[in-house]
Amino acid sequence: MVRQEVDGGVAVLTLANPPVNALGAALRAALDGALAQAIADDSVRAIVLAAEGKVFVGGADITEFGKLQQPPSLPDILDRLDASPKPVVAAINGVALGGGLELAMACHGRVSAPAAKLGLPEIKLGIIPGAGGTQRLPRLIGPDAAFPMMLTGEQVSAETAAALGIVDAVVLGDLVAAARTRALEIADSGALPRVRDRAEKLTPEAREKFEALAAEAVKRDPDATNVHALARAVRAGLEQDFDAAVAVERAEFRTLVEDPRSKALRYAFFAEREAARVPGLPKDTPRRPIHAAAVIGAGTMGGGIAMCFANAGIPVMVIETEAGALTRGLDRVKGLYAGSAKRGSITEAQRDERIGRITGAIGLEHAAQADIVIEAAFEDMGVKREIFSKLDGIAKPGAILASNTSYLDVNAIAAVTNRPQDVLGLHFFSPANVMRLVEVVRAEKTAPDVLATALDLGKRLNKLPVTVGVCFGFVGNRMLERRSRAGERLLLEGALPHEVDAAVTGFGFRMGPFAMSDLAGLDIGWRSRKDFGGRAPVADSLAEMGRYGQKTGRGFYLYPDGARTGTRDPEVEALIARVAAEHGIARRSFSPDDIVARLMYPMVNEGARILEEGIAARPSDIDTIWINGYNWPAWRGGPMHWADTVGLKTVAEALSRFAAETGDDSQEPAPLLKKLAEDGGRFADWKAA
Ligand code: 3H9
Repeated sequence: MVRQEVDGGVAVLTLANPPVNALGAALRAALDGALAQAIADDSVRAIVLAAEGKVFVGGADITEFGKLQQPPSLPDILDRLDASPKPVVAAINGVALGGGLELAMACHGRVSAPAAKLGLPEIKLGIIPGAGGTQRLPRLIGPDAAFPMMLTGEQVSAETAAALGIVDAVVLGDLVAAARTRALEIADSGALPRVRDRAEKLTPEAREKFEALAAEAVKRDPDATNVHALARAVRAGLEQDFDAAVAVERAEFRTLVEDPRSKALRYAFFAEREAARVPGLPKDTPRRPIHAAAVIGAGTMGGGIAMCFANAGIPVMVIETEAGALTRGLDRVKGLYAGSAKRGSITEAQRDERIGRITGAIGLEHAAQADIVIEAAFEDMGVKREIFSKLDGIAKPGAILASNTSYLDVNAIAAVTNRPQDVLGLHFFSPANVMRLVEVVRAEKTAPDVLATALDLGKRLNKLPVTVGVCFGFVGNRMLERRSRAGERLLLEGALPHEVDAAVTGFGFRMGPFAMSDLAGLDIGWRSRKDFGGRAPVADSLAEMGRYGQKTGRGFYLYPDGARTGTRDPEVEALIARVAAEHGIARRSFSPDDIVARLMYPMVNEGARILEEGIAARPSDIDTIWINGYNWPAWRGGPMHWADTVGLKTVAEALSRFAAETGDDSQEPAPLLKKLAEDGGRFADWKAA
């Protein structure tokens, strides 16, 4: 796991623990042994720590968290580095994250390849750095720069790392050779520069800035235990000596690892990666080449999808039926790119390159050269079937034909072509150029190589593709529909829109369902209920009154003078009371916990049905969809993980009660949920038969 080569007085220790050189027990033992050996070897004057592969070190091995740690621990290894009489220089060839950067910071020097990225992303896993990161980073770059870096967990480029002072130099040529030279220079100098001994960046001004940032962060997210802990650990480094401050960090880290928030975030990390494995789709399934794409429809969705291709370097043609719509669509895309360049998130050259990759055309015949065609036209089966039947005669043999439908039957769309094996759904979320989730809808006849290509393409587009089966609304919208229905019901039974929204934001969503409806436009749900059936008496009445939400200044809330946040409207509250009376429903009050249960348990129940039907392969896929497509709070791990933490017996019993109280049988626990609840089981342990 650690290769050792001694040459010219330098021992080069190369970590080789694919895929990401995670610092698991075996690698730690090998590294510790190799370091001890190099330090003891009289022919060695200096040591280089290098790594094989594209990654330097991806951090501690997350799978070991919460289990008994095998010695040596990472802090033990860093103690050995601190005590080393010989300089150790890290040759950072690729990403150095978490424990990986902590390891590098405990070395006496650091050189980096230009493509390397460095960061302490522990916060995203609900923890904080636990191997001296909260102490060494502030000593290297000041607490005022270190705190925000650890607070966001964002990575910095090698260039930025050098400018900040995290690495000594960025090396264009042979990285290990440069590290050797640097290590020998330090050995010759006779002094060992240890980050732990540095204090020049711990100034009163830097401390003042850090305290202001910490106060702001804690205020912004008062419930985030790790944010508080991070502030305490950094502060300890300013008030106590290094070893005492490291002990504070370590204690905070240990507590956080056991926190349910961190457990949920770690679960979500692995859930996301698990989604890439599709049962029955072997890894070596052939792929079809994708060099050029076409998108049908220049609306918001079509434009956003085209941007995903352009961003990934794939030329894309946007196809419309008439020139006005095309020009409007392309102008919108150009405007978005111009905005990004103005904000500095892309360069002007990137803006021009990306815009240059998007061309426009009138008429489906222009899709003839595309390797993949994504239809993003109006959400209407007739429209879609017409497009696909025409595309069948136009697209080149072997081209993948995808629909961006968010509800409709992809089997029925595929059936109008003579090549149903080439058809699937690619359900992007709005705004498509921003949202990571894509539901990849595998239809009955979708060929394995088409599915495998779509999943690869999703990754190329920097998306998070999750495979789902065909049903109305697939996984995400099908469960959302349950929540919407429960929300309407709650209004009639006595809760008010602001109470429901407050309960949902209190749960951790960024927005409540009614504020969300107002933002999206009440006319959208209203039209789709007209098309697909179903009634939402309150929302439909509001839409019938022309109250479409923010865009009309009135919806569930009032938005006077273009306000972005709604205020309560007595007229709406009176309307709700009236509709409830018409339905003979007695109104009462609900606690925030009641509201959450009534909204979320029916979603979990639908999730159970989705699993039974094989629409999702595993509970964690459902959770990945909800976290990444619907802003489910990641620290609650997604609806299925959350239901496990609540206890499935509690969920099932409550659902039976809701069914009895409302007379709505669809609230009865699904057979799978019922069975798990009876057996004391969890979704986490469920496997498809
Ligand atoms: C930490 O360091 C705590 C310390 O402060 C204190 C310690 C005392 N552990 O993402 P990929 C697996 S906390 C275990 O698809 P990429 C991953 O599950 C850690 N496994 O590759 C996947 O497995 P599989 C702080 C890990 O090239 C495979 O490796 N570090 C770990 O797209 C490939 O992963 C982080 O939070 C890990 N640390 O991206 C960084 N990392 O093939 C977490 C990956 O079976 N990691 N795996 O599905 C990442 O951000 C990305 O994996 C990385 C590579 C950027 C490194």
